[in-house]
Amino acid sequence: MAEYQNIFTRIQPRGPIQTVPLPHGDDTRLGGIHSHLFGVIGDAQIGPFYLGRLGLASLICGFIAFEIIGLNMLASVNWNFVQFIRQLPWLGLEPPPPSLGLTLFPPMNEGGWWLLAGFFLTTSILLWWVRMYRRAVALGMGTHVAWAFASAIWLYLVLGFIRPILMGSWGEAVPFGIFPHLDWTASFSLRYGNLFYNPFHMLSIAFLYGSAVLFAMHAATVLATGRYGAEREVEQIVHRGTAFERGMLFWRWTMGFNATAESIHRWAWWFAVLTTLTGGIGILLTGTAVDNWYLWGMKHHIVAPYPHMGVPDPGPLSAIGGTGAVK
Ligand code: 07D
Ligand code: 07D
Repeated sequence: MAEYQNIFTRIQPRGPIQTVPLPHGDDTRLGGIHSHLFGVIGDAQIGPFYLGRLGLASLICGFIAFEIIGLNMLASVNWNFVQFIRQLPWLGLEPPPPSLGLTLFPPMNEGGWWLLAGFFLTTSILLWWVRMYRRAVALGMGTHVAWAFASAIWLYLVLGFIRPILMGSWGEAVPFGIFPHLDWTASFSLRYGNLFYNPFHMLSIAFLYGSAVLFAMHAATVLATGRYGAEREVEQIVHRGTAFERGMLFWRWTMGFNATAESIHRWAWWFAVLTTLTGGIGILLTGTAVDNWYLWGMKHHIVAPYPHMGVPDPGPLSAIGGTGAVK
């Protein structure tokens, strides 16, 4: 008997394009085709796609932001398209310099374009959030996806908007660009005394790693019990003697404890959401409440104090005109 499974599938059942009726007043949906290629890794049906006004507005704002960033990058290589492609990962669009503080209208080439791109990107992301929320409600679903997305948006807003405002300077925000944003991340950590000693960075890492572990365990359990129909999760929750019961037995044998078909998804949701939630708190505290996480760690006995060598630290001495000589 042929089994229908994704990724390994050679057969693809195809019926008419499936859709559900929409509430009165909703926009119409676009497209609806079958693709063999997509059917190999997931569902073969693509669309119909609900665009709607929010979706359209979000895509337009995202497109404007993308264009502003791209054209500024192109301008930075003298409109040379070949160099633009060659140097793309290194090109960036920087926020206004610290000397301009929080000014709303900096010169366009001194952060003005950055501010404009940030405005359109943020509007685009927020509109996409409302769209997700409203589509979930229209389908009679819970709004879990939207709230998980909100947690990522929280970290994004802290990095590029809330913290810079608290610090009084757009110059604190993240530049646009592939490697420029990595350089920013590394120098942010150094500037504030090593982010590793920020307990919220620790928590965020624990949830990030935890998300990967949970994802691996859950996915592996479901795949390993696929021959008993484990992917039919809803029936598995309410019926007895199912693949999920076998999976639970496996974890009780190996670890003594098991999640259930329902609770594993709550674990996964919270781990993912807490990654960016705790991360945002950690970034918010940096430079506002805590100037140097390494010294903070020393004060709270996380880091061992510098050993007494009988040698004064030359840094502060030279700063006040001292010689830094050994006493
Ligand atoms: C797989 C879902 C698909 C999403 C993808 C990303 C863009 C950007 C824009 C050319 C898992 C689409 C990318 C639309 C194109 C221009 C101007 C999600 C999946 C494929 N980062 N970061 C990346 C963003 C921050 C850090 C990659 C965004 C912070 C490190 C990609 C944001 C800090 C590393 C990217 C953001 C930080 C990366 C792959 C926003 C601290 C890497 C992302 C909006 C959190 C990795 C070269 C990925 C890399 C990487 C995008 C914020 C650190 C370009 C959109 C400021 C250390 N980041 N990032 O797969 O290879 O995500 O970089 O906040 O090593 Mg980043
Ligand atoms: C960025 C949420 C915003 C994204 C949104 C998506 C689009 C694209 C297009 C689909 C990722 C918008 C999407 C616009 C749509 C398409 C096509 C989520 C984002 C809204 N760190 N670190 C973290 C580790 C160090 C630093 C988090 C590890 C060093 C800074 C995470 C290590 C230094 C920041 C993490 C390590 C440093 C972080 C991010 C190891 C650098 C942050 C979680 C092993 C030298 C961020 C509190 C996340 C944070 C962050 C992991 C090392 C700096 C857990 C494993 C010491 C500045 N680090 N890090 O989900 O929250 O991001 O910190 O060394 O800001 Mg770190």
